[in-house]
Amino acid sequence: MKEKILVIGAGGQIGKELVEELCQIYGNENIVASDIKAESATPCVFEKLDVMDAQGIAATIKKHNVKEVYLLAALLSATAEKFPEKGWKLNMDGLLNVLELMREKVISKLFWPSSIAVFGPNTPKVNTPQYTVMEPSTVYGISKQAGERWCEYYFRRYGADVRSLRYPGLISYKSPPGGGTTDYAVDIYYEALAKARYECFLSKDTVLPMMYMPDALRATIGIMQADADKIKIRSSYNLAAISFSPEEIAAEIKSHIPSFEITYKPDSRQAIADSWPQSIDDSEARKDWGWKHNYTLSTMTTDMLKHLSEAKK
Ligand code: AKB
Repeated sequence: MKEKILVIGAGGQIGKELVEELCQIYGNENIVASDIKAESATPCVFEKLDVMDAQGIAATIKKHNVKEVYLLAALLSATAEKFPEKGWKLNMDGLLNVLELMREKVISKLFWPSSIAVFGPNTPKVNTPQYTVMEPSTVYGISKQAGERWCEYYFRRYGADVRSLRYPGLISYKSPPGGGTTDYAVDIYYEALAKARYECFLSKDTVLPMMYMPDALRATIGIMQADADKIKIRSSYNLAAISFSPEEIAAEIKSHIPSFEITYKPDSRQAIADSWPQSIDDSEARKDWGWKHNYTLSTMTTDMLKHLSEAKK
């Protein structure tokens, strides 16, 4: 049986599009999609799987002769603040379950996403370096930082080929995000088209690092396809594309929909956003394995509005 690739968390914002992309590249028959939720339409085989269920993961991996895993199941920042214990357990145990399979050499390569949430209020906010103060103040950030340490530990101690990126906020039109602080930058497009107005849960000048999904998919598959000796950082790479505030994205949308209006009503997510960087220095990723982003705020907005308007027809 051919060696397969398993995506855990295939029903989420990244998972859904990543499965499609991997199927295009490697063929539907070589990909296994899995999620805790019942099957959504996937071009490849689907297995219902809970990332907390170590035995279930091992059985699925054995059944399909999986050698490569993308572990995307996680509780994001805002949801994890509501359920801190669950956030910690899911984000940590899920990772350790898969890392153990790497130690046992059942699988040979793992992608695990970290986040800009590993940084905290004492981190330099502009052009945040790869190596700097990291004192995350959210349970999500704490779990991602601990996860990074575990990834590096398994690499050094057991030679586990783990690859990771610190994702910024991700913007996409195929599958909505859920429970994140950067989700406003997706919601705003839907509301702009539906109602020409949006009430933002962050203040107008809250600048955060963001990225359009096609770039995020290229980065994710790019780091997995890179030769192992090019991957010098085994905790997680800083990754960047664009940075903007709600006011700036609103102005960009207004250039397409002149009647669009934005209002601001910051909620508990403001404190999370305030603890994160505004922009990221990702020169290590660019140097080591050739990372380069394509989309700007302007080209992303044109593309988002085009696809969302087409979907409405
Ligand atoms: C979130 O807002 O929680 C995520 C992230 C930046 O990791 N999008």
